[in-house]
Amino acid sequence: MIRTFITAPHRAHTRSFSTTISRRQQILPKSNSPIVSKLEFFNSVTGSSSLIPTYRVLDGVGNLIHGAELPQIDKAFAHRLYENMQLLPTLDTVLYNVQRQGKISFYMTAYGEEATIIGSAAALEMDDEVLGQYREMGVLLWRGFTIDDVMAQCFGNEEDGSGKGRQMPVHFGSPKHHFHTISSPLATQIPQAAGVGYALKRTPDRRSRSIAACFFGEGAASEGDFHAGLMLASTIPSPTLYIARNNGFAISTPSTEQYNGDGIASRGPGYGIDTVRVDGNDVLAVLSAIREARRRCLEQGRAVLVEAMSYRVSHHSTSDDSFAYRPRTEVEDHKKVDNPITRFRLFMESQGWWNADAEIELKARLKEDVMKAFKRAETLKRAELSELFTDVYGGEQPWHLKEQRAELARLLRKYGSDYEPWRKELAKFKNNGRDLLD
Ligand SMILES: Cc1ncc(C[n+]2csc(CCOP(=O)(O)OP(=O)(O)O)c2C)c(N)n1
Ligand SMILES: [Mg+2]
Repeated sequence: MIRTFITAPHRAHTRSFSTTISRRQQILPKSNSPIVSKLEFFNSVTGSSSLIPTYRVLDGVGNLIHGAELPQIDKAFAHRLYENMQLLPTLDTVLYNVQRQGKISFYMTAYGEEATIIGSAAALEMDDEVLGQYREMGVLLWRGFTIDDVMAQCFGNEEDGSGKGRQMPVHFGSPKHHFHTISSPLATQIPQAAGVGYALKRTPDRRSRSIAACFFGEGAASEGDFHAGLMLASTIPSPTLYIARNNGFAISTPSTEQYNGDGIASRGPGYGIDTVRVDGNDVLAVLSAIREARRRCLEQGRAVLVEAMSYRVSHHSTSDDSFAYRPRTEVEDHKKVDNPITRFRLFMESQGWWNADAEIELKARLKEDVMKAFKRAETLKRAELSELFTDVYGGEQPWHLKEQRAELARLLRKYGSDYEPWRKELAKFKNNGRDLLD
């Protein structure tokens, strides 16, 4: 039997030849793989030694590349894209410095990934369920999460709607904006997204209308959860869109050391998932790719994978100094050559949709809005101290939390009003922590 397969001629799968060999010779158990007689190994999904191509619409200076098609956008939509792309670095610069001043505990910027994040956000429907990694604040902003909301979460003040100050900065979550709460352990959102996609498919008024969109970094794709997630989405089909942000680094590990294959895109076909690689510095290419990927998700009720290629201009987070492992000049070069914001601005200028005055006005306005929100957030109190013990468990509070709460109340009664460091700390909470004593 085995010899039959090995000796079967090379073109056994072609229709003309298939008539000449018996049906038994052509068909493998449980597979439609064509039979060949030549022993050939492969290590590429697009043909021997060729790399998966990258879809692009605009060149580095904002011109339409030969043969490319512009996605349908008008001037107002382009302005919205550009404003949101510019808002990200404005917020990032202020919040990065605010962390350096010790006013917030942590921050992560998205420099260099503005087109990937905003282009994706703009291609999704407002109520598609989004499961992010941590660098996708721009999706929330696109959906109307305000600058005050961003500040409230990062400062952990009383206006922090879903987290009530109990999450690290940038671990956003907002049911209203269909944005599932960020969790630090990498890649957990990838299998969860397959479940969310499946739940959407089983919900009559969301079926055929909503998708789950899951963002993750190329580093997170080294976790077992990446494979578990894609496997799940592939075998229990669901409209789940996987968006891999390949920014070249997982903290200090460059992508060249993260995988030996052709990026993340090469893994999609292994799971039978429609896949495309896109230039993540080209907001119009991202917009088109995600729009089409979303359409396929809904049409087929199946997962789709998009790999967006960019460069992490920022340090990984405020806990990182990337110049310890990459040269400053490399970063400066990428900022200039691949700058996604400049590329789109030049395109808008070429359409007569933008000019230097508009640029000055926008930058000044965004900075003023961000500074105003920052100054306001600083003055707000934290949520009630008793919130420390709420929300994690449903139903009756478990005994260990009751015990811990009683212990804290006991200590507050003993030291709260006399011991200076405690008095100062308690003053930062709404009701000065008194709600715990009642
Ligand atoms: C399970 C797990 N392992 C390690 C970490 C530490 N960690 C946090 S972010 C990160 C790098 C992730 O890189 P990537 O997915 O490429 O995302 P990027 O930061 O480049 O956006 C690592 C290793 C973690 N949070 N969780
Ligand atoms: Mg990365």
